[in-house]
Amino acid sequence: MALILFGGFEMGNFNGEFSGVEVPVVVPTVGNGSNAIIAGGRSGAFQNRLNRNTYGAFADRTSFYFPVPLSEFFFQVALANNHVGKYCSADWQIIRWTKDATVLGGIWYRYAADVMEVYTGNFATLVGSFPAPPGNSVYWIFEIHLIVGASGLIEIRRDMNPVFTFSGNTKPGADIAVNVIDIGSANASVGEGTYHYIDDFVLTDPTGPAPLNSWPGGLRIACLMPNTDDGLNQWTPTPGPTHYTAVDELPPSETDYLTATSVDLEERFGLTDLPVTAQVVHAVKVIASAKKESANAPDKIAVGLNIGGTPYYSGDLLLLTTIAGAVKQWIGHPAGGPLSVADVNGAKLLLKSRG
Ligand SMILES: [Ca+2]
Ligand SMILES: [Ca+2]
Repeated sequence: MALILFGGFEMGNFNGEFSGVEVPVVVPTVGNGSNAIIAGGRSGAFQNRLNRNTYGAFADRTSFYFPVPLSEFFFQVALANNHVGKYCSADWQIIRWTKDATVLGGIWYRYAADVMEVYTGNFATLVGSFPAPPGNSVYWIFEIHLIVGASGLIEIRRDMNPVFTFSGNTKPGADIAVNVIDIGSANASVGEGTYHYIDDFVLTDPTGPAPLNSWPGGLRIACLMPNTDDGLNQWTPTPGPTHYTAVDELPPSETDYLTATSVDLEERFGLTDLPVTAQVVHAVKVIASAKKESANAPDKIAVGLNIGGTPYYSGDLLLLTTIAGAVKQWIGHPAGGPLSVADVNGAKLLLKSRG
């Protein structure tokens, strides 16, 4: 699978990027409603902000669900805590990896020593520690390479530098794979009002071609939005006459929208460019916030990109009767080989009604 999933909260809500019928990952709101997507972040326009109002480890959390359990994987997430000075203001369980509800390991911040302790089991067996990152809302890149097994491996990098290695038993029970990583809130007292910020998550496994079969390495997620009608605009805009302005807001809004009344109607839009700091592109994901009105065609959608004058469409994607993300991910160029910054900056967004 190589690159399995990535996201940067760039839809501005917990839908879209995470909510489609065929989208394998969800990042649900967990806890007491203090888990929100807000402006700002390490990259893009939005980040996840996790506040702790409920006392107890992982009572408030953001959960990254894998599409399939993995016995070996690499996971990246950017984290920041706005506590002044140390990373947070008390001992706190920050990260854990689980198979369903069974905790296979985790990281416990220890305030007095200002270290991150690494455990196997449900914080049962201490296997080592590494220096804690700073607080003060400074983003750091947490990466973990995990192999679950009696002869397993836990490798951790901070900002792409190795900071921790444990070779040994990472299989505390019967489970031989992980399918959830939880990021917990990281505050000291109930209702303290400090925050954990989360952005730019990437999950890979060791299959497939380099570089996406290894450490994500600090990848950033950018969101490009429709900014022109591109001469192939066959759906019906509400209101009209411009089409792209109905689908260019974040979070997506149904106040304005496009409707297709028969199959194989196409829309083509120009897109905003990547940030000028983008040097390489590893993958693209096309997301349409869409729904069907009934079982009558068109009740499916294809999404795609036109690159260099050639259209590349997904297969037919299933829709719900409520708005959800119709998502197609390509690793590299849809035709094979690398995808360049110029390819993406010249790409057009495609939609096609299907049935
Ligand atoms: Ca972001
Ligand atoms: Ca809209």
